[in-house]
Amino acid sequence: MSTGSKIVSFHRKTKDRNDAAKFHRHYTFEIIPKTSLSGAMGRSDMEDGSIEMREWNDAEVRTGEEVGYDFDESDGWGKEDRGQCNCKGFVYCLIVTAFIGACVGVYFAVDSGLIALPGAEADSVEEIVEMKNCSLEHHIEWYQKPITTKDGQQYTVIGQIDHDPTSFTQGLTFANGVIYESVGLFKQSKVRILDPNSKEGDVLKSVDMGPKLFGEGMTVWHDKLVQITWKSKRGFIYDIESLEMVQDFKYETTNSEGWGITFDWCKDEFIVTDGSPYLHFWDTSTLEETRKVKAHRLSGEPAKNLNEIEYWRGRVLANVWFEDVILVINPDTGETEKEYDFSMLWPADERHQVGADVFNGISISDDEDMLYVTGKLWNRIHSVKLN
Ligand SMILES: [Ca+2]
Repeated sequence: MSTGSKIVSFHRKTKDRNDAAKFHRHYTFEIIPKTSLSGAMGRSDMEDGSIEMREWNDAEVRTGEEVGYDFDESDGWGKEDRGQCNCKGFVYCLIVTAFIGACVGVYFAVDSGLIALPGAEADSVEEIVEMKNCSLEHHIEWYQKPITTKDGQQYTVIGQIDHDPTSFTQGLTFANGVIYESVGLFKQSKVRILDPNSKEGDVLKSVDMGPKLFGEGMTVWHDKLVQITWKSKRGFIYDIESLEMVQDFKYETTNSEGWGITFDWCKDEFIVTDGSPYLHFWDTSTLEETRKVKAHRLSGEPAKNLNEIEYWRGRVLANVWFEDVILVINPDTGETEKEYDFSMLWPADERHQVGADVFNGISISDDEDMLYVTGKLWNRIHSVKLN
């Protein structure tokens, strides 16, 4: 990749779920700035399903194929518009140039989620997370870096906010600038919305689940939240803003329990843990299992007690019950690729003195490299970056 260049990858899903050919479209291209003013670029989706590229201010754009990706040349790249200007006067041309350049820049910023327009939240959230999760080649160095618990602390603590120490965290996830938390224990289970930008971790909304349900994992799913419970085999879908329950469903797992759930935006499926070594994959339409993969630790042993999880960089990040670790699991093979040691984040002997329990809770954030992590009954949520 050229110096200063940037790989950008879009995985776009059309609104038309009945058109399988259009439903999953993956575009990758490279922006190569030539001057300090270059780089403004936009794209527009055409009615026929192709995309049209525009480049501006002397930025060179190479196709995905040229930078080593499989890419169908007929899939829109042949429609590059180099913005030829037929203006007669230089000033007129300059004004038109500036206007179009600004429009293209704004379009690109909106489309990439850098700025949001009223009424476009659902799409922008979806595309922001898609960009984070589907730009796999962008993280090739990370994939290739071996990390084991013997390497000690292989993360950087970025910050910390307060967290209710009576909150038995079972699920942690993020979208729309807020953290969504599923809290467990009978008579104490609830779904909460937290503000990660307030030092106190302000609770913006909280809904009790009643005395008989034990909340477990929860994930963002477009404009909904999908939550599972411990032993009741019941799941719930909530409106992401009001937390109003809009659907309940039954499910089955290897252990007939629910522990963790996350959403793979790239493959459009849920991934579920139940304390066994299995990752269960659910169809998002039927909420039924389509397959399951047995996960193994770096040691080769089955990865027992897989707990809270989060889909990130094409991998499943997993807490393990009663261990201060985060596993990085390849969901296709079930193989653990890295094991991060988090025993020094809040050492067990210190946190036990104030009644805090196990390390549990992993979430993405609005920084594609930063994660939120916490634990059951912890009085803090940390933001961290993994090496
Ligand atoms: Ca999570």
